[in-house]
Amino acid sequence: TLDIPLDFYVSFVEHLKSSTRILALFGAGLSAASGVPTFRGAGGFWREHDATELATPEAFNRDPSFAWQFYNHRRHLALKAKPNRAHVAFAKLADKKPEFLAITQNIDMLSQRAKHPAENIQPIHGSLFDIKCTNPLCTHVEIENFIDPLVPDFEFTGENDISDVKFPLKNMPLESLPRCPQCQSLLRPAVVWFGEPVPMAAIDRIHKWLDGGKVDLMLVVGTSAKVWPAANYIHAARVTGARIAVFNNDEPDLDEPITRLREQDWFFQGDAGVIIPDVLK
Ligand code: BJW
Ligand code: ZN
Repeated sequence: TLDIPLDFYVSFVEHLKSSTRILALFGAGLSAASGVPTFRGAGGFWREHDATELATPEAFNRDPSFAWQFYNHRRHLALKAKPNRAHVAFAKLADKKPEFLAITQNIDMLSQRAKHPAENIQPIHGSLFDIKCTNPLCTHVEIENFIDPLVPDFEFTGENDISDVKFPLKNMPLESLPRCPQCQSLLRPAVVWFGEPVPMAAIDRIHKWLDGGKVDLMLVVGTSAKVWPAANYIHAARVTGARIAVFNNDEPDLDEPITRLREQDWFFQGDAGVIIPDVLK
């Protein structure tokens, strides 16, 4: 069904079959087929703001109301979205390959909703559905809060696409934003913004897994591999001798050492939602 040379496809499938220690790095392109926008490129704008500029502590501090409406909208979209066939194919791979670990940069929880076992997936940029207090002295956190809208003022009027600047945004007073039940400070999404550390528990778990031995196969799925430390796990797998398979609808950036592929690696170009279920079956 796919336009991939047969021997290329077969060499990948054979290597996959003989692999036990498989690492994956997931990015936004994995959820593209579910309708979740990516960060870089054409889809990466929200009300004319570059999504990567909104994903910063500075953007939140400058205008918490705007930032919260951005996250509320993305929570709403992620909840409406359904896991696609690639999410499901990876969940099934985890059942077949108990040592498989997927590092996901995605915060949409679609892999988890596709029943990817928790022991085979490690999120590193948090979740849209985890909420924490902005007060550094307060420990309040909410895990898997799927309430939508989080506060009454976040209710959308009709089906207005508030990511489009032509629809008016509500002017929300700070008091009406999500507040901490313990200390009344502002709450924030428990996601990892630029300049913030990836949670230590996530880093530790990945390092423990890497210490477990040589990586047979590294799957790089729908990520621009421009964000650190995530991108570095590709390198970490490669230096143990892993062969690398990249799945992306765009050519890898060959000027970057991280995404420069070698003779023994594979690049599958196209929609991950189509190719992944085909090559993992
Ligand atoms: C398809 C497809 C389809 C489309 N099928 N494919 C200079 C050098 C090196 C590092 C730094 C530096 N300056 C600053 C840094 C550090 C910084 C960093 O990496 N910056 C670089 C951008 C330069 N990193 C950090 O700040 C990290 N923290 C840190 O370093 O802490 C240090 C520290 C230690 C101790 C104390 C304090 C600090 C944190 C990074 C957090 C990233 N967070 C975000 C936002 C999360 C919240 C939110 O979503 O709002 O995570 S940014 C954004 O990028 C998000 C994503 O997870 C992440 C990666 O993006 P991804 O998934 O790759 O998406 P895209 O859009 O870039 O790519 C999609 C790809 O899919 C494309 O290739 C498409 O072609 C493809 N595609 N459709 C297949 N259908
Ligand atoms: Zn608090």
